[in-house]
Amino acid sequence: MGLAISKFGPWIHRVTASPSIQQAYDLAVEQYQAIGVDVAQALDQLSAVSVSMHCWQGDDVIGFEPDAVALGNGLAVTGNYPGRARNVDELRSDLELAYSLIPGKHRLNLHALYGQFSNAIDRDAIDVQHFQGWVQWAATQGVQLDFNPSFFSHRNARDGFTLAHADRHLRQFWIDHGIACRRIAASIGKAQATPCINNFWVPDGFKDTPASRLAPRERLAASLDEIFSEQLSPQETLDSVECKLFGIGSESYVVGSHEFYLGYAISRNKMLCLDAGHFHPTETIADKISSVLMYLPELMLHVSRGVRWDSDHVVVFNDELQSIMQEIVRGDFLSRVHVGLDFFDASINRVAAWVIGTRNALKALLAALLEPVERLQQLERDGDFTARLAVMEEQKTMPLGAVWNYYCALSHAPVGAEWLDEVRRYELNVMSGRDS
Ligand code: RNT
Ligand code: ZN
Repeated sequence: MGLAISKFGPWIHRVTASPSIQQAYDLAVEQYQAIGVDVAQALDQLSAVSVSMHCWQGDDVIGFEPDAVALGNGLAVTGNYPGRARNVDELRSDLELAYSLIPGKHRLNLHALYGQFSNAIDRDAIDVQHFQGWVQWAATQGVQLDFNPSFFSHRNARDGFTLAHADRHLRQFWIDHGIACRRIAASIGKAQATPCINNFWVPDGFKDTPASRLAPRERLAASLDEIFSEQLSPQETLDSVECKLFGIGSESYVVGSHEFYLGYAISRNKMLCLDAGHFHPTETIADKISSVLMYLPELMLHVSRGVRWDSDHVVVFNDELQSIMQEIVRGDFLSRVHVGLDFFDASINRVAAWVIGTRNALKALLAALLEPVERLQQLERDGDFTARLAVMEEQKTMPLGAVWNYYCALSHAPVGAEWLDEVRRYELNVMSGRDS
């Protein structure tokens, strides 16, 4: 009975879930059935979700520019775990391992820094040819790509400003970078036949109290308008804009705040990107999803974990992650929310960081798909808040793990912490030969 999952039809015969995984799953299916939840349908929905995994966890947001400068503009990676990918081949090899340890088919989120640049070409002149290697690799892997212009770690990100810089020439350089990146994203989208989401995060901000909060915002909007003035097919690329409350070195003021970009996205018909680590520590993005989707057709998420002043710890299975996924499912927003990840940790094995964060995001999504949503919402409409709370709390000890393990086995991904053995083997055989 547990094997009746339509999407997996052709695989079913090859599934070799161990008897205990199968048994635990069958029992779980019965338990979920008793509360009106169809597990097979939940797995079908889960298998259709592609998470956009960020390339930059693999190498501490360094990329492949020949004249790369130190990471800056509010981005900081701490730790010196050995084995960092030093070039494109190593990064791809690490990514291939990570994908093989994660159930489902997922996307790759590339930053402009990660092009294959044979000579020192500046960011205002990059071209799709520098990403041809990625497009080819992605096609062989069956992976689809998203993109990001890189407005940081560059001599022209002067005084911490780029698109909102007071100097017209510096602004122009970054405008040209934005234009180049949109064309690259459109070419990628055309090649892969699904839109490549191009996410604009602009670090500009002040360490100390601004004398004008308005002027940089006017400049940022004008620069973005110039970048977006070229009409590109939404079948090929969709632009998104990412807000932030503060960063390291921009504690007092960030030009691209939430209000700035919400207004910008609505008035210019752009996608908004909500990063879980970009708000006040007591403010969560879960509560923003339904509000934003009342006014915008689609939303991008950077699922991340803020810890005090850091916005980018590896995603863990905590309440915040669960409530983000619950909001997506409860609002029936799966087709309108693009789930991307954004964290960087150099203090642990970097492939393991990807695997932990991505598996957690999927596991939390599965937990949300296994909720008796209809029932909960009916109780709420009936004003029975006692039962609503009771059912929500009982849900927390439902056998999610049994369904997750079965899904991993079905997807030919390791079950439980088995994946760690593969990372350890790789660490020994491949990563240990890299000097960072
Ligand atoms: C920074 C933003 C942004 C970056 C990446 C590298 O605070 O979250 O998304 O992390 O673009
Ligand atoms: Zn982000």
